Amino acid sequence: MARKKGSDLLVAAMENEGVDRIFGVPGEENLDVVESLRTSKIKLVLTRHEQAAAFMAATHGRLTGTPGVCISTLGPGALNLSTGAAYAHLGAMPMVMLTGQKAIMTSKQARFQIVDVIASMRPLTKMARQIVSPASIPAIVRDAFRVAMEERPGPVHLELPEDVAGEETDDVPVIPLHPIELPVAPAAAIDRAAAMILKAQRPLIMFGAASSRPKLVEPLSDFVRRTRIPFFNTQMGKGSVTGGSNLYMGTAALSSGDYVHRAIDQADLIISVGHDTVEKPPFIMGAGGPKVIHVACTPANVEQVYFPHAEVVGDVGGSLSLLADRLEGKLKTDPTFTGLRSEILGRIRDRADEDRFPMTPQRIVRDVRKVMPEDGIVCLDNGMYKIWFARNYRTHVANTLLLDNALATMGAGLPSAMMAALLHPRRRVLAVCGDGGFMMNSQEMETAVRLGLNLVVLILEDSAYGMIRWKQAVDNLPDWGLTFGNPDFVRYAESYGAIGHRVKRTDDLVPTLEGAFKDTGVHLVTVPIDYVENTRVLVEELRGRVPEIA
Ligand SMILES: Cc1ncc(C[n+]2csc(CCOP(=O)(O)OP(=O)(O)O)c2C)c(N)n1
Ligand SMILES: [Mg+2]
Repeated sequence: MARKKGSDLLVAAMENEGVDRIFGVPGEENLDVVESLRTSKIKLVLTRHEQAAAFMAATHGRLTGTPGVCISTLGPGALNLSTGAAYAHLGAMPMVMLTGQKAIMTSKQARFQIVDVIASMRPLTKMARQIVSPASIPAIVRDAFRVAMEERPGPVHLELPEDVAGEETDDVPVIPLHPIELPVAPAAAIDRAAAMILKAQRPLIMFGAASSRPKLVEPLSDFVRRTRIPFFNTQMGKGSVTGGSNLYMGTAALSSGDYVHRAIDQADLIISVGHDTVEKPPFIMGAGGPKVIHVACTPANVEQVYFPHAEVVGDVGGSLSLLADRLEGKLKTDPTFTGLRSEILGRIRDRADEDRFPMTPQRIVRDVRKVMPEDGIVCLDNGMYKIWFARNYRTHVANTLLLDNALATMGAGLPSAMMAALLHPRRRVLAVCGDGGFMMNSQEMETAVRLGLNLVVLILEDSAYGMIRWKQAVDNLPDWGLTFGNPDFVRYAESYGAIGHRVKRTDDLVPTLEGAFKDTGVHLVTVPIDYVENTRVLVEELRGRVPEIA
């Protein structure tokens, strides 16, 4: 029988899983794996920081449902993956992280660079394991991918010590994949939910984070089409069914007090599809509020602000289809919602045409929507503009506004957009970043240029950690300590071989973005943003109705 190194078995197992790229920064402990990759079908994509590699791998999982893979060395490199691990863990994105380690059978370098990486990864992953023998690799890798993918999806960490990677063993065959279907919810649960919905005067659907799973697009749209129940979504549930539908009531970007909450306040029943309480609460459940039915693959978490009255647990698509069978043709949309809908959406459109410069967030969102086709993908970093995009940007296709309302980390905007551009080379992809968040992974401009991506990065410049500055103002604290200086972003982009643009007039944003998309390559567009609207709309206009905003 042919002899194989541990690293060969690992790479063969990854090929078996359909992995086509591994992102990261190898260290010397990974060199056997690098050598095995050299002759495999898998590409090694170097990044300039492990964190970006993890954000990219997680986004692969988010967009495809199959884990993205990232690699790093031991200690320092592995720890640099931690934020990406947490991002995937909270965001329910399937990912496999592979880290090196010093030899386990000898310790010739004593404790040099040794950190208990498995222990550090345990709270940030669904599973963290050290591989201790080459023969176990095919089974461990298959298990890792299954665990990462199954509901609720998330990251898995495998540590491969260098002596195990280099050790030869008899070839062990890979484990073939097979489809796994989840059972639909029991008939009793579906009957109970149907009875509650039929009894309600004003039911409303909420689509949460888990409704953005790639395979749910059709079943969810179908459920809305068949039942005609008005719906809203959480930030991470945006686009899970067509936002252009005349039943869309808005997005809950705040926890209460926003215009969409008028509809929530009017509802006597909320059918909460795929809500994941990692998201900042889209509404606050209280004793006197609407009843809630939780529909998801996994039972609800009970929280102070979320304690559903009934649950439909099982395959979401199949269960909703059975629920629709019991409801179709029997429901009437309450006229209260029809009136509220135009009021809510009208309020949201307010000042989108404003031509002042620096630009307002509302106008920027409108202009971005103008240049993005329906299937264009906007990837947000984390900052004040996230609230504006979540509230104001209409999505018509699932997973076309990627934002992180779970870990809500800065620094993921550019890497997530790079992954989207790699997966969808023919669609327009735009990263929208604050001047703070962009700089947290801006070194990846080099990776984006090296990969030959077609990608546009829009930077919103306020020379500040704007969101924290806004919260400081909301708390009536003096404006202090949250401003900084910026590099010249146009020259900065050019130094990476990208193309830089500075928007100097409000009317120039659309043509600048349009030109950048028509061209190929990596473009960076910087535009100053005027955040006085944060206070005017999100504090003063909603005052008295917003107990807790940030
Ligand atoms: C890694 C990380 N560090 C700090 C924070 C806290 N935080 C949230 S938003 C924000 C400011 C973001 O600034 P910027 O990217 O410039 O966007 P802006 O709000 O100014 O538009 C900070 C510091 C965070 N969410 N993630
Ligand atoms: Mg800023």
